[in-house]
Amino acid sequence: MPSGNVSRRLFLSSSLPLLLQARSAAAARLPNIVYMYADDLGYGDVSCYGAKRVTTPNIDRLAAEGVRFTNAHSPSATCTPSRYALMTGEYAWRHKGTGILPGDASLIVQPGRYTLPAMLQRGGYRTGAVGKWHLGLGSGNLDWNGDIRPGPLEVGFDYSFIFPATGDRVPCVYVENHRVVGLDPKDPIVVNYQRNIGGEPTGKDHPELLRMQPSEGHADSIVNGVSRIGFMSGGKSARWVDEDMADTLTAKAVSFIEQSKAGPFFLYFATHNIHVPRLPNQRFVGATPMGPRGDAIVELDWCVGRVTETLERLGLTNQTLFIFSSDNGPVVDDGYHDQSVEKLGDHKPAGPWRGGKYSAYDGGTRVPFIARWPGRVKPGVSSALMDQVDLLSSLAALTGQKPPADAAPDSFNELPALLGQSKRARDHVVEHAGALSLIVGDWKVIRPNAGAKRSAGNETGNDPQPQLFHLSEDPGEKNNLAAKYPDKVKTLLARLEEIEKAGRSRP
Ligand code: NG6
Ligand code: CA
Repeated sequence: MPSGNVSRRLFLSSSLPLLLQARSAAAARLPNIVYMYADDLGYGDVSCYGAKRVTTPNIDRLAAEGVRFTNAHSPSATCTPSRYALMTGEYAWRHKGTGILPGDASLIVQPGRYTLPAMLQRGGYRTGAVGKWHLGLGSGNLDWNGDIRPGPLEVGFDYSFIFPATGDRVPCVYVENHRVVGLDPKDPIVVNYQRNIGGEPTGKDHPELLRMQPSEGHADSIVNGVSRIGFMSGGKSARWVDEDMADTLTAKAVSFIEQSKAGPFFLYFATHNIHVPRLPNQRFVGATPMGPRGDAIVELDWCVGRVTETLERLGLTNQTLFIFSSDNGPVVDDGYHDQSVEKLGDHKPAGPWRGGKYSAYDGGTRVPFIARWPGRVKPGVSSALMDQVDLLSSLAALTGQKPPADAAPDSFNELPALLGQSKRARDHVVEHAGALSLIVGDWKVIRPNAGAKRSAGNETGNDPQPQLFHLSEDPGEKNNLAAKYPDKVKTLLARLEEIEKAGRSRP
């Protein structure tokens, strides 16, 4: 054997532990990352973004100590596509089957794919997902009584404690790693989205059993006196109590932090708040004059406070990049009569933006977005154009990594803007609702779309004609300039089509 090889082997065998040590020392210097993802929280729903009828001191404190972004977007105006884009760095609208998923859908993120948590795992992070999942589980005909996989653990999380879809969709149980929590094998869970195979009472047939009446849909299986979307039977001992959800999930988030305190860790904490059904804990009932929707915001703020207190107690505040945002814009009545309309008063859930959840107008995707890292992020306000789809590449840069060329096709590295070091970020962004929109600088075009004009009381922005707005002169998107600037419309629509056809938008 040539001596060169021998010495190379010797070098390798003696330097490997050193390399590993060097890597873990580098990893030890990396910040922890907490990503708190509220559900359906609008730009105007928290006091640091202008709310008056509800006060959110813990979220406001994050904003005061960090950068508060005023032009940051969720990748979509609904949940599943936003989360898909966050996890993969790819706009969800590039693929069919990435819309709002039923609770029995298969996992839509391919196991082994380069994802946000998988990237951080590679970078030496312990990764945990707590809360709402809504990206599907299993690969078809899932047996909820056995091992539930693939799921979060197969796409990059070391630990997960989730609820499968939404609070208003069955099955109404928690799944910890691969198993339903608290399941009695003698009372197996059956889930079906077509037929009531278990024969348990439904909201449609037994409205007298309900403590909250649906306003639209939500008339299938009754769990805890609330009828949901989809049918389930069995699993009685495993069913969640809506009023305890925020407590249960927050406790899991806190214990994940405690167990991972040696760091670095990544916690993805996706709350149920403030999605329907809104049943905050008794402690928060009456906290606002706005009924359950307002009270659920106060409960959400409490969840944030519990997480920040935990970091403080463990001495981790200055070593943790804390990002807070929402998966889509706000909605008032989203399918239950919960006094949200009657008690809204002059509260503006979307702040100054038009539309809300389901909407191509900015209210659909322009959401609260705050990044705090004391000592590293200079406190302030930033109007940089941001999108959650960029977190993958930005956090890769933070951890000294680079996504492979074929991964994260729409995720830009906007780390300098995220850390408040630059006021500039994207020059364009694609917004997704029923219609696709393209924002370039001050201009926004909404592509013609034939869909419904309203959804859950919100304007969808669908219109068979193109709409063109100048966002700095007309932030409320009131004045359609398409007829006045047909060339602008043409150029923007052509660029949107190019982004679509190319299958990627990052360089
Ligand atoms: C809609 C539901 C709505 C909500 C939404 C998903 C009806 C009438 N409406 O179909 O209540 O569950 O889906 O919300 O059923 S999201 O935040 O997960 O995207
Ligand atoms: Ca949502």
